[in-house]
Amino acid sequence: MHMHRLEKIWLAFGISMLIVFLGVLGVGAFAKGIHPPGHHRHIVDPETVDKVAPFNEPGLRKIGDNEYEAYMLAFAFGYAPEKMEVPAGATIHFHVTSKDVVHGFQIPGTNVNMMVMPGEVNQLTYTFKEPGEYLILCNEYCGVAHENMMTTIIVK
Ligand SMILES: [Cu+2]
Repeated sequence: MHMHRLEKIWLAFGISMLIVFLGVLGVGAFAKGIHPPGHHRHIVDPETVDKVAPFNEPGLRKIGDNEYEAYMLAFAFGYAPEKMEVPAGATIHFHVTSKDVVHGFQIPGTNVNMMVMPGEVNQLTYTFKEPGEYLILCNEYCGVAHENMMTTIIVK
């Protein structure tokens, strides 16, 4: 079978691109362990989550030099704890879950923005470099008093 020279080049190009693509995917998945999210889901029971540790005592836990874990509960219509205070430069690892419906967790002026799903522990890390009062707002419509659903983090 006769093939035009340009056709051969194009075929070789296509096959080599396919090999490059599969190679990049293979190195990422097997050598670097990059996977889509969902492998490490933290499942909780929304009906009892506020009665068992760690969500029975929502709040900050110091885990390092100006590094904290914040266990927070979202519910209609508020968050627990009501207020948190950290020094400037603090890194907070948020662990947030909902007792009832889907809520939001957004801190305007930062890139902190996540959906709070009941039954799951939703996680996000943020470093508060600038002192100030940071408002946490619900941005998922969750009922009649949705607009009152908020809490604050004071960074000193
Ligand atoms: Cu809400």
